[in-house]
Amino acid sequence: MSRKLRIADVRKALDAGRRFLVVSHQSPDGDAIGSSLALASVLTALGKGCDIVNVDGVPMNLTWLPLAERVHLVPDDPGAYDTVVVLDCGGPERTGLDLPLDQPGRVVVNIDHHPGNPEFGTVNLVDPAACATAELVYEVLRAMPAPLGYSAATGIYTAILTDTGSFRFSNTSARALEIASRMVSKGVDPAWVSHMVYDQQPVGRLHLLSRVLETLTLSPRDKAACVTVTREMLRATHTGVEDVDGFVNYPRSICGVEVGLLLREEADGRYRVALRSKGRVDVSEIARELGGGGHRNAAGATVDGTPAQIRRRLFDRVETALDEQRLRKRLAG
Ligand SMILES: [Mn+2]
Repeated sequence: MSRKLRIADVRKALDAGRRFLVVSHQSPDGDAIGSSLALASVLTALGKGCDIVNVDGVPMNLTWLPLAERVHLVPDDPGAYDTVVVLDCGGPERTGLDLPLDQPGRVVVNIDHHPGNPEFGTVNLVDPAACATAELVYEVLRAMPAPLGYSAATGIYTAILTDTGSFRFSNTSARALEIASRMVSKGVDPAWVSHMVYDQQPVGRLHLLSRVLETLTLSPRDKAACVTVTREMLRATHTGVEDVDGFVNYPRSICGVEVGLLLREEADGRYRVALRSKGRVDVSEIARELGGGGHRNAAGATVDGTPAQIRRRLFDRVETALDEQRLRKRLAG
C-alpha cells in the first residue's frame, strides 16, 4: 500500500477516535517525545481526549518542549482508550507498557520508521525511508482539519533535528529539510531549539564523558572503536542512563573508523550495545544477529558477557563485514 493511502487510513482512524492514548518507546529520544507532543497538540485542538504516556518520562533536555508537562509515566485509565497511537516503536514491546493492544474494539495506530517493524497495528504507517517518525506524523497532521500550530511545529522540528543528528546523518533528506523549513515558518527558532536541546548539559554528564572516553578501544585494524559505560561510572558522577545519549558518536567520529560502539552496563549485569555506522557497514544486520534491531546506520541490542568479550566479538564481526565487502567488490570488478 502506498504511503498516501496509509496516511489516509491513519487520518480516518484519528477522525473516528474520541479517547486517545499516545505512547512512544522507553528511553525516549527527541523523535519519540516530539512526535507524541505534536500529535497530542492537534488531537487536543480537535476536541479529543488525549493522554500522552512514556514509561521513562521526558528526558531533561526536552522538558522545555510545549506540552511536555502532559507526558505521564502510566496511563490514567488503561481500559478507557478507543484508540492507541504507538509512535517510533519498532515493535509493540518497545513501549515498555503492559497494555493489551488486542482489546476488542480498540484501534491501534502504528506510526514508525524502523525497518522490520512487524506492522502490529490495526492501521500501520511504517516507512523506513522517513527521516524520523515525526516526518510521518507531519504528513498525517497536515491532512487533519485543525491547523498545525507552534507547539506541534516545535515537536516536529525537534524530532527531526535530533533524529538526523542535527541534519548530519544520512537520513537528512530533502524532505527532512523541507519540513524543518516549514516548521521555522511557523515560528520555531532553530538557534533557540538547538540551545535548549544541546547547551543545557548537567556538569555530571561531562564528568561521565571524561571517564567513558578513557575506555576508548580500537579494533585490530582500527575500523571499529568502542567505549564502555559501567553502572559504577553513573553512580560516581551522579548521572543516569539518559546522560549517555549521544556518547556513541565519539568513537564513530574517529578518522578511519567505520563503526562506533558503546557498551552500557544494565541493572541485570548485561550490556546494552549501541552501534553507529558511517555507512559502509549495515549495523542493523549485526544487531539483529544479537537479538536486537535498528536502522542501517544506527542499531542496538542487549547482550551477555564482559565488555572485553563483547568488544572482541563485535570488532571481529565489523572487520569481517568489511573484508567480505572488499572481496565482493574485487570479484565484481
Ligand atoms: Mn525515530
